[in-house]
Amino acid sequence: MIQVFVFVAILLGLVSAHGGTSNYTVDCIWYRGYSPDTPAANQDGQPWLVGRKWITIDPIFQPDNMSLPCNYPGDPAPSSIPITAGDNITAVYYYWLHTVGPMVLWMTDCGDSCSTLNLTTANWFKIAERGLISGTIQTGMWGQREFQNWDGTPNLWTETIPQDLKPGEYIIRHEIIALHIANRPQFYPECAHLVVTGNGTALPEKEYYAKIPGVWSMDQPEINIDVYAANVSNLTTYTIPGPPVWLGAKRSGVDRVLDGFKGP
Ligand SMILES: *[C@@H]1O[C@H](CO)[C@@H](O)[C@H](O)[C@H]1NC(C)=O
Ligand SMILES: *[C@@H]1O[C@H](CO)[C@@H](O)[C@H](O)[C@H]1NC(C)=O
Ligand SMILES: *[C@@H]1O[C@H](CO)[C@@H](O)[C@H](O)[C@H]1NC(C)=O
Ligand SMILES: *[C@@H]1O[C@H](CO)[C@@H](O)[C@H](O)[C@H]1NC(C)=O
Ligand SMILES: *[C@@H]1O[C@H](CO)[C@@H](O)[C@H](O)[C@H]1NC(C)=O
Ligand SMILES: *[C@@H]1O[C@H](CO)[C@@H](O)[C@H](O)[C@H]1NC(C)=O
Ligand SMILES: *[C@@H]1O[C@H](CO)[C@@H](O)[C@H](O)[C@H]1NC(C)=O
Ligand SMILES: [Cu+2]
Repeated sequence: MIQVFVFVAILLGLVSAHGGTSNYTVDCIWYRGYSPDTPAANQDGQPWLVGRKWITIDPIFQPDNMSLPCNYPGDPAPSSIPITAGDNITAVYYYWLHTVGPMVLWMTDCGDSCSTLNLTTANWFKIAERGLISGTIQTGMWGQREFQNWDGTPNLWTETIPQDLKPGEYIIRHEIIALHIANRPQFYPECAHLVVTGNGTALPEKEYYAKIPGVWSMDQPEINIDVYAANVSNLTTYTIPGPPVWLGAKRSGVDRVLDGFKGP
């Protein structure tokens, strides 16, 4: 019985367990992103499309892949999600089955336009991340395990746009990193365009910025990791690499552990 379960788990892990976010909600309003399952002709250039184009649920395997910012091919979205700073945005994932590895929510200021922004030279900053919450690296409760529903209902990832963020056009980037295959990290990024309104004036200081690709590397033991190895599997802390999370100028210095995250 245990062997059957392990066999099924391996099959799911290797074959069918990929995915990503295709839809978003803000204040109960539903916005459509790109869906690799929908014919391109039914969504390319559509005025309702808020997500950048991605065409396969397969992961990106290389941390230095130039498509890492907004997946492949990453064409700009014709439309954008209006949101007030301080509001929540929920990304809707279908059939997410992986359980091990971090989830990181990124933004970047588009300046004039998200359509012309160079994604690989942009300054990306984290606004939320979910790592190992309790237990061990191999079997513990990761944010990803908590997020994932085995019953097939949509998995919902809700985070808050920092309240004092300066209004303007931004890209929001949901990234899940799956670490269930030893030393072969899988990156699942999807992007949407946002128009942020509000009365804020803040942007992160440069210590919060990262380049994508650039932030992850096979030289990082947290990324190039074998979660089954004897010296790793029972560890109870996991540090998500990259810059600290920016929660807005008013909340800078917030303790990330007290704020719900385990690990330094
Ligand atoms: C996203 O929402 C649209 C519109 O409701 C729906 O047709 C589509 O199936 C959803 N995407 C996925 C991946 O389920
Ligand atoms: C980057 O990722 C895309 C999407 O997975 C893939 O098609 C492409 O071959 C990768 N590029 C490199 C240089 O590995
Ligand atoms: C955002 O989500 C959090 C966590 O679910 C919740 O506590 C908070 O009330 C929400 N905020 C808004 C403005 O809806
Ligand atoms: C982004 O900028 C880099 C560095 O200047 C350049 O090599 C790359 O071609 C630019 N990408 C696009 C899509 O313009
Ligand atoms: C911005 O400030 C105005 C005037 O004080 C206020 O009416 C409005 O509710 C504020 N908007 C937000 C999103 O806080
Ligand atoms: C990890 O912990 C479990 C439970 O305490 C134990 O059975 C196992 O031997 C440990 N594994 C290693 C590699 O230390
Ligand atoms: C575990 O052992 C491997 C192989 O010796 C090593 O590369 C890795 O850095 C070690 N990881 C930790 C967290 O000690
Ligand atoms: Cu997968």
